[in-house]
Amino acid sequence: MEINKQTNGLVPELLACKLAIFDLDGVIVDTAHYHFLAWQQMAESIGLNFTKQDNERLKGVSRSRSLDIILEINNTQLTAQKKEELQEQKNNRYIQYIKTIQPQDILPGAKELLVYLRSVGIKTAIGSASKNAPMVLDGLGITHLFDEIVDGNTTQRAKPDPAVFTISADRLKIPYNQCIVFEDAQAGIDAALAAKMTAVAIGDSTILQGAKYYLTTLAQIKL
Ligand code: B16
Ligand code: MG
Repeated sequence: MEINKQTNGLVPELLACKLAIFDLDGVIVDTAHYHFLAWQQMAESIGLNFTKQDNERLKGVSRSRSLDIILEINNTQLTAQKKEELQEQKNNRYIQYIKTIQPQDILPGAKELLVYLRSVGIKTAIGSASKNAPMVLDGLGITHLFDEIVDGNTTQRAKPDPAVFTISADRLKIPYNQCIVFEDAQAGIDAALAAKMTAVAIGDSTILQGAKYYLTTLAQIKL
């Protein structure tokens, strides 16, 4: 298998690894737009500004931290109770969007890669900040392609804490240096590096720093 990364090199770690861990939003499926729409509706309902550019700062970030960033942008403070209410309001809207997710929404190359890795005996896992990961995976019809699903329900320790990746490695009894992580957010790359796992960035090397390899999509991986 050869990976055409932006510098056209190989990723020998991929076939040498025992566990491939995938971030969900931005790697397997593009739910960022739905997060944006739901946060924007929440912001408008209380007179706050929230732009598409602001939404970039929320990628890979937990729900509560996302709200704090929106409040920081607007120089606004709210009570803990009000923040809980707004998170629930946003999530209810977000769920309406992700209910529409179907198998064809899977990002290019993701399913083929998962099937291939499993066929050669490499374990697969999800490492996502999202508490809605199970619903998204069900909609895509790929839950069965993962040995472990670790998400925002599993741990409160948000990326860049490495827990969301180390938990699946621990459950499968695989050393961290035999794990490879596919991530589209800086917090996730930092989490992979903190665990001493190989980090593959899905995105631009001028924006995402520290990854060992860079891809535009998983479809660049030649099987
Ligand atoms: P939820 P990932 C992350 O998913 C999203 O990138 C981030 O924007 C979102 O705030 C976070 O999940 C929590 O999502 O509100 O559904 O629990 O990239 O870690 O798969
Ligand atoms: Mg992501």
